[in-house]
Amino acid sequence: MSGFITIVLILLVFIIIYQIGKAGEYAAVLREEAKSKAATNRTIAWLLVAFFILGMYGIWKCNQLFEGKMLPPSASEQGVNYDSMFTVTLIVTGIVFFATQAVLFWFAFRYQSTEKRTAFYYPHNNKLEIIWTTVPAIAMAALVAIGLRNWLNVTSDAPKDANIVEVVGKQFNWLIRYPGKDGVLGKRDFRKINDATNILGLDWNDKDNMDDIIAQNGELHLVVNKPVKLIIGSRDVIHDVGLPHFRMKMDAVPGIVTTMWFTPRFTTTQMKEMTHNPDFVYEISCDQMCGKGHYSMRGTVIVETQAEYDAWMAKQQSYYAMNNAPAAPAAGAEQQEQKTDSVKAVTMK
Ligand SMILES: [Cu+2]
Repeated sequence: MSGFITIVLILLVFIIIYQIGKAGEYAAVLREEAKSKAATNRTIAWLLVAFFILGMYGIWKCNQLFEGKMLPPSASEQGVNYDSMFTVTLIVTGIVFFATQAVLFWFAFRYQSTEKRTAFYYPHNNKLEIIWTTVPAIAMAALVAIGLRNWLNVTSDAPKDANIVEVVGKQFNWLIRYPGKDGVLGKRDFRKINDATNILGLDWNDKDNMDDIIAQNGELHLVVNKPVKLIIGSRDVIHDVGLPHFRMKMDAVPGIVTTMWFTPRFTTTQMKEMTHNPDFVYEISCDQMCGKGHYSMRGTVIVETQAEYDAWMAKQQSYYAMNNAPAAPAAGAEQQEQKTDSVKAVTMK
């Protein structure tokens, strides 16, 4: 019996020695793994630093590439405030962006996982929470306040001497109506819309409509240094009056009248000189995806002196006269017909 126990004991000792040896082997493997893990961590940490530097270089490079290729200076007085708001927002968010990114990447590098350090569980700090909630909240409130001031500026009542122009979107062009000599736009009724003779549905029972002018080629004529109020609408779907050079933009919503006013600062001629581009044209675009022809919904804005504007206006015929005056002189009648045709062409685009 004692012999059997001795053999078992010897066997057990062998098994223990074998197991200790095996454990030692495992430990060695683990040590290697820890080593390779530490090496990987170091590589990742350096890659993060490289990513940060490359990212910042990319931002600087993009900025350089677009230098001077952005829009020319704001063509409206109100747009100047908009641009300064944009600059302030960019500076504030830029500083925050740079600081937070630098700290983020620095921490990832500086406090990478090593054998010597264990993670410290740090779930909450009231003071920090309060600081990083209130500081951004105050900064955002200040930025929103500047934005609201600019927004209320262009959507508030226009100065009394402002020109009034109606801009109506339809698939796929802009219809521009001027109030004529009386300075009042007559009533419109969508049920009276007729693509051939009444593209805006002007109500002929309203005398204010008699002298209203609908620009033949959809040109929006504005007078330099004179406020203009746009009365904006839509005949079909939601469009958006986009005037990038003036930093202006407003939705054109069917059934709702939206407005905005601004004061052009430079005539088209001045802008041609300023941009050193003889082909420069102000454009009115549609900034709201409105159908398959959306891309082509583009018109021209002409900013001119009061004298040029008056001369152009004197050549215009009222929309009523063009479509409802059979007793016009023969020579004039032919001209009218041509004009009506070009309006049709605009309508059918
Ligand atoms: Cu549109």
